[in-house]
Amino acid sequence: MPVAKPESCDSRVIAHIDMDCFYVQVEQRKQPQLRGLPTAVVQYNEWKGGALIAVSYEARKFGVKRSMRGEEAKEVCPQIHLVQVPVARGKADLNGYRNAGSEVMSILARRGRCERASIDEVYLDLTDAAETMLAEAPPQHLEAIDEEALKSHILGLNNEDGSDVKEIVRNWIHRCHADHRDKLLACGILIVAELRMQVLKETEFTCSAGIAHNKMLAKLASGMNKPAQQTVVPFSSVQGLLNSLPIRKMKQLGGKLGMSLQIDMGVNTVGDLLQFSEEKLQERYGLNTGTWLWNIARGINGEAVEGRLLPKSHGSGKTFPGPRALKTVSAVQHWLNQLCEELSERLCSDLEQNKRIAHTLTLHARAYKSSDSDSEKKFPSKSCPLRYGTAKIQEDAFNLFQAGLREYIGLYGVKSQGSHYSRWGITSLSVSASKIVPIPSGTCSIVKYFHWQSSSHFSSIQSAENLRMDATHLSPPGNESYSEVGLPEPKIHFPGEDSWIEDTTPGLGLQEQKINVWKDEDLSCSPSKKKVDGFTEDTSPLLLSGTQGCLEQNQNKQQREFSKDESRFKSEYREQKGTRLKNKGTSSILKFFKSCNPSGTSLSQEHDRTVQGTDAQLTNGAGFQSSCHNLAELNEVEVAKENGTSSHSYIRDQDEWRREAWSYNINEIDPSVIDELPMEIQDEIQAWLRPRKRPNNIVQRGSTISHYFSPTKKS
Ligand code: TTP
Repeated sequence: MPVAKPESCDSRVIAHIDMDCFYVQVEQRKQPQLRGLPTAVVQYNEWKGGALIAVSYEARKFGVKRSMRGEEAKEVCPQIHLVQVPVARGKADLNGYRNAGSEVMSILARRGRCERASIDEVYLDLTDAAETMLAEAPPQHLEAIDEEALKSHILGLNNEDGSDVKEIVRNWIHRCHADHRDKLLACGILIVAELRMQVLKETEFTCSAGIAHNKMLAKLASGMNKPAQQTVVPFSSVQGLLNSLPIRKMKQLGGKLGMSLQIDMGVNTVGDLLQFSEEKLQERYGLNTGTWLWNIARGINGEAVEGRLLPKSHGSGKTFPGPRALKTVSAVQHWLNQLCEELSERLCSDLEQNKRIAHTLTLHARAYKSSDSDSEKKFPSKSCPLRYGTAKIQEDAFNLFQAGLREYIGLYGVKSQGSHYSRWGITSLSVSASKIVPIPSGTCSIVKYFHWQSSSHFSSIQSAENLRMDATHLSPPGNESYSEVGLPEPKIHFPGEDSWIEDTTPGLGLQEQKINVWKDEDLSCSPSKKKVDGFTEDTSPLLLSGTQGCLEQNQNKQQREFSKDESRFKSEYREQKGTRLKNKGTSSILKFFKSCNPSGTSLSQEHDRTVQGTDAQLTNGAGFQSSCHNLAELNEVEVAKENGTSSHSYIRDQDEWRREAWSYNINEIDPSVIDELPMEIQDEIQAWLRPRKRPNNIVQRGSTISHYFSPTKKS
């Protein structure tokens, strides 16, 4: 739904940069011999030469269009070069294109706030740069103006036949009596021309740009003169542009809203909207949309350029059209595994490179049912908290799929007639990771959470809490209602090619009971169409433990040592599992501290004494807080003793340990986080919890490590 935002000031300078035939340019850079030749990039599916997804401007001159398949393109342009999109895991691999887009963005970001809008589109807020230029080197005083700037298209400029267009542009830029807004735009022309030249020089890619006072106008303008050109919308030309602009060309009016405006209101161009009052539009389309429509008719758009260089979500999808539709659960699982593997890789590199973590995993699918009158029913999108690690993502995605399938097929109406079961087919599948937020420093894993936190205990909790709040704020607009999978879920069986379900409440696996599914219909990670890298876009710090693997690859030795400690500890735990039962309750948590101890020293003797002394307290939630502090302090004593450290360093160590001392109330522990903890801690906590009844394992919203380690709220 469009959001009406009042324009704070109309003297902003916003540019929209759009790469020209982007995938083609990326392929031509790889194969320079293709430069200047009619070229197209085709999908990897070779049927009829593959579908064209990007067409060079040379090929467009021959009438080659994106809607064609390779064979058809050859008919209209026999000399066309068809380059297949790179393939990985049986699907298009867009990484090369994404990285190329990032190269461009890093150049553009040098001059202003930069928002990556898609794989090849960027918004830039150049207001500050333009104001600075105006103050320090105003365009009207420039003797030489760059050729590229002189080639700009300025909307509404009287461009009589025979006149020297460049001269007209030069005069416009040089005008001393122009108002402030136009002077700023003149600076924008120079800055964008320079940036585009820089992009060409550093990346070999050309791009086109729109320069205006807001995002909407800049976006409209960038596509007006392609390739490798820029178009400016002076304030005085806004109404002229909008008056003749077909309503469906406007972003967000290509769908049902645009259709309704045309059919119900007789609106064909954006200018036609001017005849309606704001109240009338609000009456018909609601307050927000009504105001938005009233604004766009006047070229008003207050949307800010968000400083975002990184995508809001990661998605991996694939379509299975016609006979390639997936008809068995094992086929779906196979492809889901591929998609999840790719998604996991991207999440890992995002974590490594950008220190960002995603919170929500969403599964989208398109499906059909062959024996159902309800064939219009959409396959429901399903989401759950995202756990890091390929296997976990695969497992969760598959569970989401099964939950979606149950809903799609209908819980009990599966047996359609006699022994025949509903048949279904999946025509597209995608998984996406969204609600991506920066990780608070020092919380890459539970271990690090304890070990590296240099700031105080409280402030770290604070930051984790902030993270959680941020994640909530980052929720996509619209509903994100939790719809837990009810416990009496039927289990799905898939004998042979048929898929059918039966009601088998008692046999339901734990995992199925645990999964918390909520609808997230607004997330669009369409696997099929435009800008496959859906820059549209969750995480519990709880899930951070699974990120360890990602970080290990590139982080420093200390980290690797640390994770070794963690895994060594896990295997020790497994070896000791039988004998450890008699010590259940506390020893493992002490070992855990031991393994976190950078010096690697043993804490065992003092621990044992401590364990005996505090066992009663530890099994009692209310007493846990104080005993933890004691334990931490006792640990310090042992560390100092065994290390033979000087009193000075001992005091420092002690200080550090004290800062890391943590406290929580057992009532605060969300059972769902336990599975994410190191094994030994899990066992221990289970022991504390045993007298309490675990509330059916359903993951609750907001279950996070931060929640788990939240300061005790109740006394
Ligand atoms: P666009 O910016 O829409 O198109 P383009 O860059 O190829 O050409 P133009 O100069 O007209 O802007 O898309 C950017 C890239 O996204 C495009 O090169 C290929 C990819 N893409 C798809 O994979 N499928 C699609 O349906 C579309 C529209 C684009």
